[in-house]
Amino acid sequence: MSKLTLISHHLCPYVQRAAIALLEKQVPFERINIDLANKPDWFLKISPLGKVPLLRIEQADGSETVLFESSVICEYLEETQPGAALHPADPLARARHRGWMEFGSSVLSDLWGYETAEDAQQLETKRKALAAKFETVEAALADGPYFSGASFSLVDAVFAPVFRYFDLFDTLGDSGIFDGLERVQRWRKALCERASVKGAVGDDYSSRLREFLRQHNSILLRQSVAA
Ligand SMILES: N[C@@H](CCC(=O)N[C@@H](CS)C(=O)NCC(=O)O)C(=O)O
Repeated sequence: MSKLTLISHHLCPYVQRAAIALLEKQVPFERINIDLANKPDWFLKISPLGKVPLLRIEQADGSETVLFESSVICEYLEETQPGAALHPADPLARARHRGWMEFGSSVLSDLWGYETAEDAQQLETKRKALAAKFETVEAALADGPYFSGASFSLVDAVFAPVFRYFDLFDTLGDSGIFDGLERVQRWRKALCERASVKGAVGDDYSSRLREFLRQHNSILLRQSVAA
């Protein structure tokens, strides 16, 4: 048995993917949250890109390996850990899922611009980009409740942290991003009810995200306070 440690950050959506995969597979792991604004030396020594997540694997023989990049970590867990399969068995379906995982990363990039926008014009540009991306997702979704139907997959693990942002954003105003997207809305609801998704962040996630917005002078937050 190897010991797994997920080097994390409280808010990071990429960390959440790996945490969700671990929880889905019911693999015991330790989580260490670090301060990304003040990265510890031990972390910088083992993180080639200076980013979380990292997965540290300590083998029974005392050897230690550190993996970086959330998709690599998720694929490794899928290949090595027992428990529910999080990729389809069919190679073509699996390749398609990997494509949508990448799509999820591109949504996260727009989300970063959205939540850190300091003026209304920037915010609107990113709002439109996000709305367009979710329209594309709507067309890719089947009957649900999850991305590919009844079974939860890594695509679900990628999008659950994306939707989680909107639990707070929706309290700040109506973005309209999901308007008319019935499948996306149903998917969002199914994901937020999943135990692994709930367990991937701490109870203080929402207050930490709000504080993140404040620190970034986010117009999203300022608009809601002014309203
Ligand atoms: N492509 C990476 C992205 C990870 C990432 O961007 N992590 C952020 C936190 S959410 C980070 O560590 N940022 C620190 C930095 O860039 O200095 C992955 O999938 O793991």
